[in-house]
Amino acid sequence: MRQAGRSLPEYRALREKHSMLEIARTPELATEVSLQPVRRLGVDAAIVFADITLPLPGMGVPFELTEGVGPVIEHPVRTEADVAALRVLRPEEALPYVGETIRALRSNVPAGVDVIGFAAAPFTLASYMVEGRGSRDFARVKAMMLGAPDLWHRMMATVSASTIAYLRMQAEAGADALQLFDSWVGALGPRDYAEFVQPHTRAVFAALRGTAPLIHFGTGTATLLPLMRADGADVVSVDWRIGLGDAWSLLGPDLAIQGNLDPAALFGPWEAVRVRADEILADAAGRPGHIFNLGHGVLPGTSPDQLARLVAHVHEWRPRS
Ligand code: 1CP
Repeated sequence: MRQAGRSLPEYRALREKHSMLEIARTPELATEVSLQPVRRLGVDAAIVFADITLPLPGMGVPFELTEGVGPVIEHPVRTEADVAALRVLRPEEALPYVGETIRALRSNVPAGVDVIGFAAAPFTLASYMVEGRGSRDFARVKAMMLGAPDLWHRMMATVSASTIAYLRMQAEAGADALQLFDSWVGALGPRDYAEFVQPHTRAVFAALRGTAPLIHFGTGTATLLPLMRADGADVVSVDWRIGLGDAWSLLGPDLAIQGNLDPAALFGPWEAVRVRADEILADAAGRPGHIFNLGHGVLPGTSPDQLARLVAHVHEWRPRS
């Protein structure tokens, strides 16, 4: 459950002493934080504590994590010269600590708990590089796609090659599954997805096939699922904007689905959370391959007790006969 850590008091206590980047870059601390949601909530997998932006400096793009904003890049990638200056990431040199954390996690998770490695999907990482920070409209990204398509594709090729190397390192370190976060891809219509993004995402999945099960996470993707179906992931993660049954009809029976409770629903009363969770579980019942999850990250301020109750409820749930 990505960013589950940030809602836990034990994470916030550690954050009083260390910055988020310090924690991510120190395997002992990162391992501890990755294990916190497993201990407190009883989830079935630990996601390595890192951030999608960690590979950026190793590609020649320094950034800072700014409180209340997220990743901020002082010199965004926008021109021919900016793209020419990008380097393909060498993960063992640039962020060996992520591999070390995964190795430490593997030997510290309780039996039956899996370790998930992750990276940004090419579009989502490129959108931070070009916009310089999170965006609502992705105007600069779209200006580059439409105005300088060659430049866009060259940038995406470097990003994809970096992502492949980074995820290979994580698989070699022992990650049981690899998740590609395309958090902002829902900003695109199907035409632009097919032309500007899909070839690169496909290249990443094709290169990683056989290393570990592959999860393609996105939000706002209801209209993109017929395309994403053929991108090469084993599991597609959907958010609450589409019903699970509808998502399955678009993706076909061969893909597993992850999702899709609205994280904001956790602010409602437990009874309402339970009803929604049961609807998701009933929709998935009898189909092979469902990972119960939220449709996006845990929101700050979410009650850990409500989360723990949800996890226990999902574990106890049985289909009605
Ligand atoms: O449970 C965990 O904490 C797992 C570790 C983790 C993961 C999987 C973090 C730590 N970040 C991520 C992925 C991530 N980072 C995504 C993809 C998943 C998603 O959509 O939620 C994205 C888009 C980011 C970028 C990012 N990093 C943001 C969003 C900014 C925006 O543009 O809206 C923010 C706020 C961060 C900082 C961050 N990373 C992680 C945490 C716990 C935090 C919170 C801040 C902190 O503790 O200082």
